[in-house]
Formats: sequence, C-alpha cells, structure tokens
Amino acid sequence: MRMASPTRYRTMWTLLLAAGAALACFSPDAIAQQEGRRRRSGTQEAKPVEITPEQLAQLTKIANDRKLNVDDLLAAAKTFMPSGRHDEYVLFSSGGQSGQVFAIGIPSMRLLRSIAVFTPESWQGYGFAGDKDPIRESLKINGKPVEWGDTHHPALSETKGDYDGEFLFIGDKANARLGVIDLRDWDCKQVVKNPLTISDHGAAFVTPNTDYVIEGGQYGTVLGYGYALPEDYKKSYRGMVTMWKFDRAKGRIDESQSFALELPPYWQDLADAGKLASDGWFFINSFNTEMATGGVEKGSPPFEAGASKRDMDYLHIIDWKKAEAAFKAGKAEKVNGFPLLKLATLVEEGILHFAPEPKSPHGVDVTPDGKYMVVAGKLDPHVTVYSIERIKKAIAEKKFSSKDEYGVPVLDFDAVREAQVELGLGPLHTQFDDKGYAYTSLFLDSAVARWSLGGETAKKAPEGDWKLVQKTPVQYNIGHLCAAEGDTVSPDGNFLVSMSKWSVDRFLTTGPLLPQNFQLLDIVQSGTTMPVIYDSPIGVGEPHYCQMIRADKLKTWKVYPEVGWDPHKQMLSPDAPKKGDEGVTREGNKVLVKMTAVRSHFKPEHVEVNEGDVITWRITAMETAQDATHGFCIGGYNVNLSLEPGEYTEFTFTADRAGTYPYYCTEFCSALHLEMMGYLHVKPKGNAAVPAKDADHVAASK
Ligand code: CUK
Ligand code: CUA
Repeated sequence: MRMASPTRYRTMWTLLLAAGAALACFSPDAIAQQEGRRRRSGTQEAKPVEITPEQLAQLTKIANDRKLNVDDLLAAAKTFMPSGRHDEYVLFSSGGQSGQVFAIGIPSMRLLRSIAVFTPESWQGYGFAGDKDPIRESLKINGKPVEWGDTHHPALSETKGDYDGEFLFIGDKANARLGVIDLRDWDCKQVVKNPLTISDHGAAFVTPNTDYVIEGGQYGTVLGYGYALPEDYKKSYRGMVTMWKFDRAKGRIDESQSFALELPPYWQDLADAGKLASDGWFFINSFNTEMATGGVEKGSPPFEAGASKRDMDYLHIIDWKKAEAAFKAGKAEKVNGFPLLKLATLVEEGILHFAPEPKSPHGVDVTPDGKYMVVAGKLDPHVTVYSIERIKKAIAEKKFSSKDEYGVPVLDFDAVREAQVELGLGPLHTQFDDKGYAYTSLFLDSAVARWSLGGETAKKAPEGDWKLVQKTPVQYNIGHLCAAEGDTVSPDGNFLVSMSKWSVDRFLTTGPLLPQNFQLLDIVQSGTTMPVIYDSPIGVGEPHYCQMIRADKLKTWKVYPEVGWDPHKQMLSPDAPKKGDEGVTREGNKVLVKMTAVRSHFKPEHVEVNEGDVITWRITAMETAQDATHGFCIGGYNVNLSLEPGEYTEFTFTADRAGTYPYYCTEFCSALHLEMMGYLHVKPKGNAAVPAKDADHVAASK
C-alpha cells in the first residue's frame, strides 16, 4: 500500500484541528472516534501537532476567501484523501440504466472504476472481442442483442450474514437478468436470464451464506413469456421469485439447481433475506394487491390510482428451506423449461404466508440480529416493524385473519406487528448501524431519518425503543441509502450515503439532463447530528441501491496469478501463447494468430491473411507488474481488448474486407507506447492489390 508523506498529512490535520479548536467545535470525542476509525482501517495514524500562527492565518484566509464555514472545514477534513492514501470503504453502486456497476471510494467519494455487466464497454474490452464475442452472445435474449440493463440492486456475497468480499451480484430490472462479478479481478463472469419473466425488480439479494441469489419479480406477467389481455389478469398473470443456486467454488450460478416460486399477480417489490434469528426465510413487499389493470382509455382508473386503493398490501413471508425441500422432492413443474413451484404447492407445503402491510410499501429490511423486518410504506408516514418470533408463532398457531384470492393465508396484523414508528413522508429504505439505530430514507421529505430500534434487539440506543431521533435534510428526493456494511449482521455505522434522485441546483447545470447526487453523511457522532459532508454528482446513470464494504475485506488481485490466465475460466489457459510461440499458421481458410504483448511491442508485428479467412487470434499479456495494462484494437473490425497483466485473450473474426489495418495498443503503457503497433494485411481475393481509389470508394460506401 502506498502511504502519504507523514509530514504532509500531519500538516493538513493540524490545520484543521487548529481551526476546530480555535472555533471550539471539534470535540475530543469526535477526534477519538475519527482516530479509532482510522486505526481500524489500517491506514496511517495521524498525530495532532502544533499549528503555527501563520498556518492558522492562512487557513482562516482560505476559508474566508472561499466562503467556507467551520462545518465545511470539518467536512473537508473528514473526506479529503491526500494523494496515495486509500479509502476505508468501497461503495459498490448500481449504475442504473448504464447497465454497469460503479465502485466508489468512501469517504473520498472518488470513482474508482466502473465494472461492465449488461452493457458492452470498450475500455474494459467488454464485448469487443471479434465477431462472436462470448459476452455479447451471453447478452442475447431470444437471439436478439439486448446490450443494456437497468441495474438496481447489487448484492455482495455473504458468509454467515457478513460480507466476505468474494463476489458481487447485480440485477437488471428491465430484462430480468443477473450478473455475477468475481471480486478477485472485478470482472463480470456470467449473465443469466430468467426464463419465466421479462422484467424483475427484487434482485439481487443473497441468503446468509450465499447458497442462493434471490431474484424477485415485479410486474405481473404470464410466466414463461406467455400472452394474455388484462381481462384475464387474475387468471393468467402471475408474480414470481427465483432462487438461483450459487456454486461458490465455480464462482457461477448453477442454473440446473435453480428454481422459482409462483406468486399471485401482485407487484412484488423489494426483498431481503432473513439472517440469524430469521435464517431460512426471506421477505418480499408487494403493492397493487388490488390487481388493478390500468387502462384509462377503457374507463378504469390509471395504475397509480388503481394500485393505491387498499389500505393494506401483503408482506410475502417465504420459508425458503421448505421451498428448497419441495423442489428437491420433485414438486416443481417446468414452465418454459424452468422448475416452478406452483402457488397451490406453496400453500400446501406452508411455504408462503402473507402479513398485511400498510399502503403500497417499497422497502423491507431485516435488522442486523435478524429479529425484525422493517417495512417502509411510501404512502404511509410510518415504518412498520414485524418480529420473526411473532411470525413463527402466528404461523404455528394458525393466527390467520383471512386468505387471499389464491388461498394464501394472511397472518393477523396485530399478532405479527412489533411496532410502528412515525418518521415522515415517503419512507422507502432502511439501513442499520452498530449502535442500535436504523436509518430510513424519506423520499417526499427529502431527508434521512435516524430512529432507535427496540424490543429484544441486541444493541440499544439511549433514546428508548422505537423512537424517531432526528432527521437530516438531503438534496433532493432520496431513494436508497447505504450505511457502512449497513445490511449485514455487523454494521459498521461510520458513514451513510444518501442516493438522492434529483440534484436540481446542487451542481453546475449540465443541460436538461442532470446527474444524480450521492451525498455522504457522517453518522459517527451518534445522538447529536449526522451532517452531510460531501456531494458527489453521478452523471452516468441513475443508481438505485449500493452496498458499502470495508476495503480490507476485498482480496483483489494486483495482477493475474499467472501469465496466460484466462479470466473467463479463472485458470491458466493451455491455449495462451508463450514467448517463442508467436506466429501465424493456417489450415485451409482458418488462420491462427499467436501473439504476445509486452512493453512496448506486439509480436508478430505483421499478420498476413487472405480476404475471407476466419481468424482466431490469441494474445498473452506477458506483463507481471501492477497496472502494466495494454490495449489492443483493430480499427474497422470492432475489436478492442484490455490486456491486463498476465491476461490471456482469444477472439475470432472473419477478415471480410481487404486492406491493410494498423493494430495498436490503446493504453498509454510506456514511453514507446505509440510504437506498440503492427499491421494486419488482408490480401484481396484474386491476389490483386486494392487500388487506392477503390479502397476509398469501399470505405466511403460503407
Ligand atoms: S428501488 Cu430504486 S429507489 Cu429498485 Cu430498490 Cu427503491
Ligand atoms: Cu502497450 Cu501502449
């Protein structure tokens, strides 16, 4: 790890300490907490030292010139990262419509990387490996390229309910897909498409040991890509939740061991897996239990009104261990080739129960000890808290208030409800800290509410049970929020990111399309304030959820483990060209190019083929030094690769247009990077050289 110059850091800290002390604003407790936080992260420790009167004067002048107040200076001190120092946390954020994942350092809010998942991305060489790029093939749906995604919920893999830093899953709401990212090389390894449904929403969530990755649906549909008009809504439309089996050793979802549960055609929303006290269960919100079918044109209320009529919707309570047993006992039926446990089976086996939940809820979040489920209803100012103990008891004692139209038992609300806490307008999502507080986003209030947990919870806040403690305004219209490890069995607290949907006037205007605003809140000074300490524009998509993991939990590779490593298979490839293997061979019209790349040359530097040849091109990046990445592009043939140290890549294409094509390294890798190039000569059919004006004509007519 690169360290900052101690002198530089000390000076900065001293300035701010002095400013704080001078204005009597920096409490010793806060300093101690800051120090503790720093020690835990294993970064460099700061020692407060004397500040000179000259330095204090300089700091004061800068503050005054830039119109900064003391809170601003403190915020800067909490977030500023001197060059070379590393962030304490990594925030893995959905990239919204960009179809990607973004990795952001916390507390600096610096964008570290994007990770391509559902959208081809040229810098990472994701989807630009020749004619039949395996990534593009995996993005096809029914043979059609669907090369974007609406990513909503990233889920870090967990061991015993805690992030283990090994894998990351991300859901594509628009196309009901899941991406699997290996966090050793931060590379998407697999995209799976749900065969039952076109779109989803409650994905991805993992069971506490990542046995399953859960994908909940949203809009009712005819499962298996069927067809039906709204008249047949209740009969033909259904909801679903899919349990994708994760094979950790292979680092892949095992589709053959995966199955789904048929649900009534309510619009299932977010999900969360139980843990500890509620291990073996998961929970899904729903709205539109009215089963409104919209259609103002036919005189029906529009969806927004029709789906909001009832006072109560249904929290879906699913015993997934029972579901797994039923699947293994062969009780699933195949729909579009995929095993589905039908609703009747769910009822018969006691797999599915409902609990009433107030007015069109959105988020459901399980407390760190697994004892409580917090449901936030966007049309209700309260969060409603359910207890797993009460739920289990009510199920055992059959305390049902009714059954729904599909025969699913509805548990008695009073029997399962633990508490309701009034927080404000438009509560959506909840996270937790290590001190017994919960944090809920208030979309309409544009605020983060901090409130105390109660009941039998392990950690108790001093304010007493189930109390709203305070609110911090955010700009504007917060959706999700994310505290450090805030949805695990052991949250860190420390920082919270507000994923604000509107930025309006917070930044320079960027045209009519404005960035989202990620706002960082310091939540370490519990019980007093939780100020916003950083605004970060996210101008690449509209993220929904994110998760914040301690950076020291990630076991990221600095370079690939061996030269010739195939990242698709995560193993050394027998096909990787070695030093001395380089050259071009042919069998009929099949050409094999074996190439190595090392600073600052490709070998071979000339590749001669015939028009119409099918070329398999293999490249090994011989580099072993961190960050010695090369690129490789062939203009006109849509090829661009990122050749990371040790990486082996293969691509195939048909040389269907004659000409001489420079190929070159697209990553500024060395002083002689511009010289890192070569030529692909595609000899025209009939052996004649292409006259220049004909070549121009061909290019122009394309
Ligand atoms: S959803 Cu977007 S703010 Cu997809 Cu989790 Cu709530
Ligand atoms: Cu290799 Cu530039």
